[in-house]
Amino acid sequence: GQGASVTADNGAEGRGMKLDAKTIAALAEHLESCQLQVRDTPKITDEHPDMDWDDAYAIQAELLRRKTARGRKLAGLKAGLTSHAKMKQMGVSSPVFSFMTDDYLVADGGEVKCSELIHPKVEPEIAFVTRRALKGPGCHIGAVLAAVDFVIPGIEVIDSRYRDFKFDLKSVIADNTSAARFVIGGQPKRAEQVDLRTVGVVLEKNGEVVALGAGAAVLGHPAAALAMLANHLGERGQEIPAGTLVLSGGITEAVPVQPGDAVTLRVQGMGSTSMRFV
Ligand code: OOG
Ligand code: MG
Repeated sequence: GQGASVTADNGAEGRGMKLDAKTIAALAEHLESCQLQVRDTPKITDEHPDMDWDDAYAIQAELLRRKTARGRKLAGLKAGLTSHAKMKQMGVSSPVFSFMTDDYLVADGGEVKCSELIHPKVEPEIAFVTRRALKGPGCHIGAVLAAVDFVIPGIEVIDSRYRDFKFDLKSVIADNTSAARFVIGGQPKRAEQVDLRTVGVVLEKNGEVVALGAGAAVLGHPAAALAMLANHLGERGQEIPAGTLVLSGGITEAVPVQPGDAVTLRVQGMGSTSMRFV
């Protein structure tokens, strides 16, 4: 199933990782404890400056292993830092990839408990659901559009485990790219029914517009985020399986939220989805 194909292997074999398996396991445990106990930590590269990209993704894979061992199911994959607005806000320069488990899923219009989160922010995103598997290398937006079942509005709640959201790329990859909660809803559309470059998105908090943009903010075309993800997984002998939900990345800067906030995302021609923070 889906789990098997992303847990199979962290791709590290023969790739010259800098951290040993014990350190990777300890760092995954540390980051997950911060998440479960709702406390922050300095970024892990402060203590492990020689950590490399494969180490970072190996820590993330260990997080998924821990969660699935406790009975969590994989609910989807995500690309992050795919727009200039997000890269600029976070001071980094390239996209990152990670996963969401079933406990991150919020029902459309549902509640998110702020007591379970450190310092949540919301992001307007386009979610894709695949009809066929996507495998890199060589994946491009044409292949993505041919393999997509439908697209639908999605709001991601990010909640970096790092103090004040201060991190570098390796640290944020290890922290499962700040994934915390997400909602999807509205009107699903076939990819060919919407121009994903010009589609407008409006994010509202308590009835006020707090961010707005168009799909092209994500890598020129949000489908490019899935192509990058497929190519990233392809390097590790993995793929985006058929029937996978993928968040393509925040179109605008992320917006902080607090108890009492109601957030709605409206996507042109695709209806809206919302969540409430309590
Ligand atoms: C990293 C996660 C970014 C997105 O959509 O860009 C992300 C972060 O900003 O904490 O999910
Ligand atoms: Mg996101």
